[in-house]
Amino acid sequence: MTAATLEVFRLAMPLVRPFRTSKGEETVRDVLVARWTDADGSSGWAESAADAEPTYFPEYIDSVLLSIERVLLPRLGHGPGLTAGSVRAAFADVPGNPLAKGLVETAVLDAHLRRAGMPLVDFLGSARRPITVGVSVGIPQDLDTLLSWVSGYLDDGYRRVKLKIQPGWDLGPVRAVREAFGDDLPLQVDANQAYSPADIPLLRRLDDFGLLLLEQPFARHELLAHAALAAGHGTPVCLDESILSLDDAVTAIRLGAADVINIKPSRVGGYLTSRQIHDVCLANGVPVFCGGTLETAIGRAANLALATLPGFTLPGDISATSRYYARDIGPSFELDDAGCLLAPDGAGIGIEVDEAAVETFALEQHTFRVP
Ligand code: NPG
Repeated sequence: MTAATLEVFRLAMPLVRPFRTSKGEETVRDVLVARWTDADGSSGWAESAADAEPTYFPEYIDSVLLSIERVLLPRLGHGPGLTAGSVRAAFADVPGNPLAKGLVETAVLDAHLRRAGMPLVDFLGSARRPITVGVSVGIPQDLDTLLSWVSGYLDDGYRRVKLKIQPGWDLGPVRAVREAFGDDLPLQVDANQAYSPADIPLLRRLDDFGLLLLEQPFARHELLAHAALAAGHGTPVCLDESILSLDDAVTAIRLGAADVINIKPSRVGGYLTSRQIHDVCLANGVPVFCGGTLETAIGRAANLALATLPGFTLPGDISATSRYYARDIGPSFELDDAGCLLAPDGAGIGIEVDEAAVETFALEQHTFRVP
């Protein structure tokens, strides 16, 4: 019998427009995608949100590759029929490392579901429905540029706008967007941890603008500061970078640190954990939305499936393909007239990956035999 393999491709995907947050600017998205090929020949794809450097997540591309090769794959038994659940169980004695674990688990999940002919939406116990999505607007040079970008995205059909903020770029841009586009525009802001607890009085001034939520103002370990801000019952406080596991979500909810949670499947270790976090949030009345990290078609398709679950009541960061890429590694997803995207209906994540495009964008390719 041949061994299963995991091929991991490091891609450099040019962005149609630079994306700047309080963490820095990207003009090309470095992204890891992986293809699992089972011993019986069935295969599945997954994408990781790991960046080139550990500035956003503690893990990063090189560390994910090393964890996969040295720590995770040796824990998997060989032979056909691995499932996402058995992969998760095999990794259970390794703390942390959600990005590395999630990449392997999701590729195995896709292979398993394709073999079984089951769409990811069905596996999650959900039903296909149009997903209202939003656009995340990076930090531009000036207010005029911001207003022209937002205007363009509204013309493109987006029904919810998220502005990236940082100290010195917060009240001004929010006020300008409200004045230009009105109070009815669903608007939220994301600080990517750029503020300190001493900024709570400043952040409270955002309450005047009727925002849907304020995402991750403080460092990821500052759960108490997020709880203190949330206790003011002004703009709902959303956690993103603080949530790397189900335990993190439970703790944040118990502390009152999260009025809303952004679920990024890659960040929490895959779709099984995402589903659990969703369930805990739903049971506790905490709305969730599906976060994004400029996904290719692989991550986008899977995230759209996840976002069909009933607790995803807020628009997701799952933009149309054209918002980020002129050429993708799979089918394009474009907004319908209601500003929605639809999960594919095929088995697994439901898309055919364009292997020629993967080759075109690949900077590195690693093939690991399992075990
Ligand atoms: O539309 O995919 C998208 C981007 C949404 O703003 C977005 N993502 O901080 O949540 C974030 C940010 C991000 C991008 C985070 C890349 C990490 C990497």
